[in-house]
Amino acid sequence: MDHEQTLVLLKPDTIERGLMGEMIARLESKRLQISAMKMTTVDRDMAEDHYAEHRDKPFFGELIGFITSGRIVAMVVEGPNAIGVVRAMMGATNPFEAQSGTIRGDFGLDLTANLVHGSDSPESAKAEIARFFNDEEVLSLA
Ligand code: IDP
Ligand code: MG
Repeated sequence: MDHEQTLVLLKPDTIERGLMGEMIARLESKRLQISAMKMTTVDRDMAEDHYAEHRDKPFFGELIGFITSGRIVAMVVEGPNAIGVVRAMMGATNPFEAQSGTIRGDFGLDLTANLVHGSDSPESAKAEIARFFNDEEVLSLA
């Protein structure tokens, strides 16, 4: 069991729907540590970097349009196996497949506006955290 840091984004639909507190409460209830948090926006360049792996997918334009459409909250979340634990809490990408009890299973029915992002590997977590935060902004207690 590795102590890990992961990047969590509360996407524009979470903010617009007033579900920020719900998401933060779930992470805290799970006893994950929030080591950095800010409300911000994602510009087009940053969005295209963040989602570079999907550049050639048919939904890329829609995805970039969505993530740049409003305010987001970016967080560094950490704890034992935090990357996988957060992915499990998020549920499947497709809201029709996401299990009840997961964030996407409980709150979403839209494939693009699916509430949250969580890094999918230690390598992406490192790159994604560096994209959103300076070292001094991450107040890790570990
Ligand atoms: P993830 O967010 O669960 O890691 P990814 O496959 O990395 O899922 O896709 C990134 C984001 O792109 C998803 O969260 C979702 O918002 C969007 N997305 C993924 N697949 C589709 C699709 O088939 N149609 C529209 N949007 C999609
Ligand atoms: Mg992904």
